[in-house]
Amino acid sequence: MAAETFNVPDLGTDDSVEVIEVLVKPGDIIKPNDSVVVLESDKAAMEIPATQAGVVKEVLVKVGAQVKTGTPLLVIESATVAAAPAAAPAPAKAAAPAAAKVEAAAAPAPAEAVAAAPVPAAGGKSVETIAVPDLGGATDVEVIDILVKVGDTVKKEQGLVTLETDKAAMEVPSPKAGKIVAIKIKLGDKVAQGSVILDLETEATSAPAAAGATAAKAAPPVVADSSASTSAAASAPKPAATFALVDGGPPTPTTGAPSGSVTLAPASVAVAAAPNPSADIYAGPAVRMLARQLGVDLSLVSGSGGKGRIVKEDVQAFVKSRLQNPVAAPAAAGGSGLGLPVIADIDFSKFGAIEEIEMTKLHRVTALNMTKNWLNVPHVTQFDEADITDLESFRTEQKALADKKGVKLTPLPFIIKACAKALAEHPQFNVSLHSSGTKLIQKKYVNIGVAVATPAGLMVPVVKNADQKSIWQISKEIAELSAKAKDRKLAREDMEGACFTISSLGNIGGSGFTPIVNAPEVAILGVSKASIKPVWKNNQFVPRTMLPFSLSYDHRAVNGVDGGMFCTYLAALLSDIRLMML
Ligand code: CAO
Repeated sequence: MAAETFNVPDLGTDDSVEVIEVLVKPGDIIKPNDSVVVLESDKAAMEIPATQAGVVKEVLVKVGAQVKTGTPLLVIESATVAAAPAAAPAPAKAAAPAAAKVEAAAAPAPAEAVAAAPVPAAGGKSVETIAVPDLGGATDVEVIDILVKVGDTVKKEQGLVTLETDKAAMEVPSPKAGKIVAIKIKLGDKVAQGSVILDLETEATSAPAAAGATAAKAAPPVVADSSASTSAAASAPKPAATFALVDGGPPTPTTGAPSGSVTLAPASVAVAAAPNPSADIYAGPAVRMLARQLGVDLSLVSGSGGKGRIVKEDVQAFVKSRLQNPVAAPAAAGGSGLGLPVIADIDFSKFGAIEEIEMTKLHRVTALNMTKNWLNVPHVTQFDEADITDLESFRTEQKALADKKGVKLTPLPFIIKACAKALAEHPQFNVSLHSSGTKLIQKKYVNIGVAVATPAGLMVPVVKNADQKSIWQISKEIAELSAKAKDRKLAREDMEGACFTISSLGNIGGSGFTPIVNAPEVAILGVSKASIKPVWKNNQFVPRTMLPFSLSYDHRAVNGVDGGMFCTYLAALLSDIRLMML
């Protein structure tokens, strides 16, 4: 037996990347292609597969370490090496044998989706067939997400679909800007280089691709020989992104991929595991595969890894907790969960014309969260009204100043500020229930989420430390966050950490509704449309501007008396905003 150092293979970049998971420990027996660590740059995450069988003697890196090509990762005692010591390569070479081929930074091919020769269309436009780019020879790669729909306008480099092998998940970006006119694949399809993804209507160019060029031919192979890659990387200009996605694995039952590597040019891949506000799931390929094998919906799993990443242990803990508490298990996407009877699909076309509309990913995640929250949280909703006559006159008086500041002053920032004050006064609303059912987590900060309707679905950006911000600051922040939400530009951090949510339908109408608690928060305020009403005051009816609101809360954390007091206090603050100063 001989000990050998296993190094980071050629990453095609000189930049450091972070170790975000260490998948082995001393004593573990590993085989070639077993993943040993997960590395992440700002653009991609990838699992590094072992290149030989052996026993892990030592792990030389920790989570959070910054590593580069050649950094020693493990000491492996290898039976193969012991049997053939003369063949043992130098450590740096050992890190990048054929099984761990990585893309040379010099690889010229754009591994974005490839476009076949455009077919002229009316109005100076042409329709191009967009196909799967070079996957380094892998076949049967699964389509796990379709990120666009017919009619969508896409920008160059915008993700079209997500493909996944057992080692890597990657978005295939559009090679051009254009409009989607047909989608030719569906979820679960197995694809390879050249498989048609969709038809894209583009502005006709004066120099279209040579007629007859096939999609597959349009992208020359990008797999670099590992031995060549080091020198190529050193001499080549750096790509926009500095990471290659690698699947050095042999055929697996899932992908059936051949023993070549799956390699995508770094500039054009975005890993599905990277934080994605719309998908809202941050997990690597192996974790996604485990979740699929176990039938776990990752949107229900909380991540304990760095930056909220879901690791294998989280999936295992989730399964364990669901087995222990089957009654708490909500529906997986579309399923019945909880053993509830399923609502059967009906053939509505028997009754008239219909159209099936694919739900956006955001819509699906929202639907699932609503189901989860509705089924898990014993809701109570209380209704009240606040007399905002004075607030409204004050707000009207401030309009000129607001215009000067470039801020649109609506009642919402005042409501946010009042809720922040009410949460401080009634801290039992600023808690989360621990899953053990034995403790509450009391928060000492006040972050308030605001539901924002967007064409893609509902998003809840968060105004952080709302208790410490002025009305102007809050106003400005709402405008910025809702604009980002509508442009789908919200980052994960913009949507994390809320203590309490406000859902305002005040600009729309209605006199009351029952909002669903956004667990793990324990309360949510629904705001309806203010109107002038006759109010009995000083022995007469007087016209007052009344704001109807409703407070839904988790009755496990908050009791009815607290709910009543919170509503009364909130109404008082909004009726006399001077109280917020006290
Ligand atoms: N009563 C009466 N008028 C109200 C009001 C209320 N409760 N709340 C807002 N308004 C008025 C505003 O004052 C503004 O009128 P003026 O320009 O004359 O002042 C107008 O309605 C439009 O306001 P707005 O919607 O632009 O701004 P906002 O601060 O009230 O809300 C935001 C911002 C981002 C929450 C909102 O744009 C939005 O997305 N609302 C949808 C909320 C939603 O989807 N809720 C989810 C429901 S649960 O599925």
